[in-house]
Amino acid sequence: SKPQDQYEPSLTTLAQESIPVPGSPEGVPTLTQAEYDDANKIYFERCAGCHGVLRNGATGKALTPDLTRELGFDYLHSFITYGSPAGMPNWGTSGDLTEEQVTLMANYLLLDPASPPEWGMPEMRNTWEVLVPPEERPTEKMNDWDIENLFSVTLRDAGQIALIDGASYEIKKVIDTGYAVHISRLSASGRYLLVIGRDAKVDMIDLWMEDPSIVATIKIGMEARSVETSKMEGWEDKYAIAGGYWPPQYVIMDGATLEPLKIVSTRGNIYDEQTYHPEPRVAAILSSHYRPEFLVNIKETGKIQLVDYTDLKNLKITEIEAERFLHDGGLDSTKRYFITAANARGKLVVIDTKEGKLEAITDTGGETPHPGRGANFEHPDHGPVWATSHLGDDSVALIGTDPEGHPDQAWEIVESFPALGGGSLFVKTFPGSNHLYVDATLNPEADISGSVAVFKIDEMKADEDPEFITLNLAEMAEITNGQPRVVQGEYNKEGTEIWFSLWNGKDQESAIVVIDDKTLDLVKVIKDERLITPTGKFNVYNTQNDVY
Ligand code: DHE
Repeated sequence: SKPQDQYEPSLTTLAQESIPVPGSPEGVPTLTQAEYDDANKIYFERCAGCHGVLRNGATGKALTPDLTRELGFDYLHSFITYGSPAGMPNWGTSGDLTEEQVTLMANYLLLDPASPPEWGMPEMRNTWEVLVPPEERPTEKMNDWDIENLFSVTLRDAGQIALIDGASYEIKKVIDTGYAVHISRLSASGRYLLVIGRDAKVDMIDLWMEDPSIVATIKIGMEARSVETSKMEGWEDKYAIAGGYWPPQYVIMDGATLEPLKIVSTRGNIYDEQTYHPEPRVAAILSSHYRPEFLVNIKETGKIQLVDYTDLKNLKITEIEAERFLHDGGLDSTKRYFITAANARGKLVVIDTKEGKLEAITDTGGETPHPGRGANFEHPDHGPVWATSHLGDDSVALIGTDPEGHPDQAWEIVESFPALGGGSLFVKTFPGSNHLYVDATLNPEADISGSVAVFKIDEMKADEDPEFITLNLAEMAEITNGQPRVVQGEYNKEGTEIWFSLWNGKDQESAIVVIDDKTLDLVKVIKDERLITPTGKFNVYNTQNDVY
């Protein structure tokens, strides 16, 4: 069932204080309202980031009552006390929870999940911390790092990022961040690196410090995926924004301190049915280069908000009817158009960020488009195009992005051709490169998920499926255990090398494989015991300048 189906009974139950705690079936110990409230607080602060706000599981196991009652109180109690090698912290033996609290939580998990609490300004301010105030930060870069060619690498299950030098492949530093950290983005100046975890913790790292470190931190909710900064000329580094999955809202923050300034709820009506949705999650957020605006994808209601940040007190929001479910996307090569996937409907939505309006909605012809930020290149016959691959099938779709030079093909799917297989998450190329790379991360076949397809752009022809070369990166990296999955290519600053993660299990060997973009030769396999579950990689210069 959909999460929203489950909210309604618990929301109404919780509203009536006189009735028993929700979901106490026979044989399950009841809790007093005070105990229940304590447990709720602990759950949402400590557990929800991993096990999900509705206990449906995410990084951690599902903890719905059908499962927990099967496991029983004793099992839960010892699991919470001692943890597990698979990543469950040892809350009891570490002293983070008292014996009474462990008992309380084991009982709590036998009950039906509660509706998750709200997270407003008081909660944000409580978790907001400026570790190094702006006036104590350096006024120029104090280290000898080549920060423009630095990669911020997500170490997913470790809740860390690794900062890796793009030329020497040396791991300069590993920094603890939010739980199951998701993406990194850069401030317009390239100085501040912002990282967001699934637990909605945002960390801001100052790359100018002698020893780049977190200078500000805040938790903007219980679950989140996206963070971005203001990039319009005159507004560089002024604001940051983060979007929540729970609560469904986004928050605009001060760009130097992460002080929360303005919270906007995304609850509202689905664009076409005009029926209320209690939980429209915030997916991708991009920054316009043409207007002082953030583009905010609101997943379930199928709306894109253009949020004008020039006057937070008199906030102007343009709300565009788009499609469902909005997920990820990126800019075209001119940075004027935002192209984003409405994955449930197999569509791409195009926004003109200069005019601030919907430009087109186009069917990709494939199932569940998942472009990441997409890939821009010049097709020999069709001119400028932007590519997406698909999660649900093996197809790559190219959409024409040149309304001036190729008006008859603008925002049309000009080509669709097969790559390695279904389960693709990301496509990548670089301005001037002759290669388009397509992964198949979630494909069940190890040979496929461990490989990447490489297309030669100059050999592409209209109405002809291009051939591709298969690079088996898992073999190149000589990883012998698990099923290392190739995920998300990312170029170095010069665009001469492309890095891929080989994402393996938490206790298995992972790696980053670096390929020469011209020759497709293996340049380097980065292996290190600290590289636990590497996934996303964000080159500072390319991320700062939206080069893809
Ligand atoms: Fe992501 C981007 C949501 C699972 C790696 N992911 C995004 C964005 C969203 C999102 C909304 C766009 C952010 C932006 O641009 O502002 N991701 C989700 C999910 O809801 C989902 C499907 C399930 C979940 O429980 O989180 C999910 N994502 C994953 C993974 O399992 C991946 C492969 C590995 C990981 O690290 O968790 C993963 N997501 C990424 C990466 C990006 C991303 C690497 C950024 C791509 C880029 O090039 O910008």
